[in-house]
Amino acid sequence: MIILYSDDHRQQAGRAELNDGRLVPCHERPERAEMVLARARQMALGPLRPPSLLDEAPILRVHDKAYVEFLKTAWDQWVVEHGDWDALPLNWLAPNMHRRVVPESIDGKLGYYSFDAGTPITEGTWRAALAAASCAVTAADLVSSGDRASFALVRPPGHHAGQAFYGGYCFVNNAAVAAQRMLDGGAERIAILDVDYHHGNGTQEIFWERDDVLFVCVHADPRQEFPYYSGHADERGGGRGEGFTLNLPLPWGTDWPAYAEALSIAASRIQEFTPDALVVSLGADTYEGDPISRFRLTMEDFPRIGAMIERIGLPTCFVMEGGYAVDALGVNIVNVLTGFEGR
Ligand code: OKP
Ligand code: ZN
Repeated sequence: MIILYSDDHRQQAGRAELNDGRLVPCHERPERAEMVLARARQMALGPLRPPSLLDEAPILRVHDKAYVEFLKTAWDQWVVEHGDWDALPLNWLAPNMHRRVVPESIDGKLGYYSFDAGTPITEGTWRAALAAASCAVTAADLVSSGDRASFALVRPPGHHAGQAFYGGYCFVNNAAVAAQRMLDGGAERIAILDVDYHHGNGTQEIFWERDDVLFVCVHADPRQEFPYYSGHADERGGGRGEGFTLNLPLPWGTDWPAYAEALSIAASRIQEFTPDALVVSLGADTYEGDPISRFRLTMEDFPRIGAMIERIGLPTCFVMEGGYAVDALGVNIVNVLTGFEGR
């Protein structure tokens, strides 16, 4: 399968995230993509291609204009107000505080548009996010024009980013951009399967009221795990989108048998929806060795995930999300893809 990749991902290299009460080195770092790229080459997964163009128009199909303007200008404003150090939010709204007025100062804006303190904005954040989304667009176009599968090897990840918010290391929702791109190219229905360890709250929010995009997510139970306030089993979509969101939360400690059962429920629902194509939010943080996650999948389980996705039988655009056991990430991500290819 063709691999979409841009070196611009290196433009997102934050210094630190707030984790367990400390500022620690960012888990979401450039080496992640380098490891996957090296393994993809070693396994001869497929040819590398850059995105066919860098264009924010496909991003604006799923994100608010004012939010995109914020992402493009936040760093410049931060430097003027605070100097040359990563921008992290420090204040958020509590219920019944006011969203009517967008704050003018950068600290107010950062809190207004975000939901955690783990997602630094740096000088290169927008360039990296634009390149990632553009890889996802090109990957979507390949599948739209007949390829059985494509792989957007991207970072920063995207599935926590909503129409007008960032967080969870995500700024632009690459999978959502890809899905919308296929619809704009003539598809009638697209399914998104999210197998990252964390709930894809941004993707869910973007398509909540839509019946042309089915969002199915297998993830750690939000009672125990980030993002905590989204991803419960009773969240099923709203309005005409009711029934077109399916959440399959699983407890800490989940291993292959329970995971496979949830994945097969996910696969059945996707087939029942009869979409034109599938977008997979592909995280490998379900791995037992992941430093911030608590599922117990082994290296041997990742080819099985790929094989189960293949059996859904749809043209499939894979978009990379999380996975923080960096030394194992290349093997685990590429194992899903070679498992899909049946080798
Ligand atoms: C992004 B993606 C753990 C803190 C976790 C945010 C995790 C974001 C994951 N103590 N903070 O879904 O892989
Ligand atoms: Zn994750």
